[in-house]
Amino acid sequence: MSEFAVHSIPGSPFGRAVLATLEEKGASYRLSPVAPGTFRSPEHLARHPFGRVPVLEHNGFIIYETQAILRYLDRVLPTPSLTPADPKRAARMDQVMNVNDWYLFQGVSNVIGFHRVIGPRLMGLKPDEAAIEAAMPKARAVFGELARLLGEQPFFAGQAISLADLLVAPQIEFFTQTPEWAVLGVPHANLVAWLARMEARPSMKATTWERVSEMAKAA
Ligand SMILES: N[C@@H](CCC(=O)N[C@@H](CS)C(=O)NCC(=O)O)C(=O)O
Repeated sequence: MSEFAVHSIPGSPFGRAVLATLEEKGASYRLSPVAPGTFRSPEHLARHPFGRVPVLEHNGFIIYETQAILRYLDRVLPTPSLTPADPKRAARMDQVMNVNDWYLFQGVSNVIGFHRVIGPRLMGLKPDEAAIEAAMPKARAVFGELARLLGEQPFFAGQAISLADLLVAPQIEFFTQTPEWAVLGVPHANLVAWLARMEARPSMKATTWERVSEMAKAA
């Protein structure tokens, strides 16, 4: 039996960040799929009172909120470390993780990613073009800022991959499946090259929507 259980669904960028972190650590884990429509079931609300995914279970310890999960994994599985030792680089990692949660996800990914990818693919919905258009000014600002923070470094916190890259890459990858990528991502060559670097990693290849769907079927 695996030490780590991840309650999540195929297609969740936050869930993918947890799975990719476990992959980077070479840890054994299992996906415990949360069936669509059961996020607010008493069973799932007992794990996550806000009815979201992912949730990590480790030897009876249950924790939700992706940043908390990633930092917990980095502490209990210390090698390879995914947090820079240098305080300034660690602060940059933390900053980028908060940019992900507060500015990229809220009002950008949860609008454009939802209307372009999740809604059509999982719920058969048509994209709400007005909502997407309204999200674009913030989206441009967030992508511009992420490109600025990345600069010419290979990863957000410098030379080595950190939790920030693993949190942001699954969110950004979503946008490559949308027409908005042409204006949000493509103009930032450094961001495009970073994403290619991230997508080439075994941890990202092992946690694509398709691969997580296979895990869910096998669970
Ligand atoms: N702050 C949470 C956000 C998690 C989140 O929003 N997850 C999405 C899937 S990627 C979700 O569960 N959505 C369900 C809903 O909004 O009802 C975290 O960091 O884990």
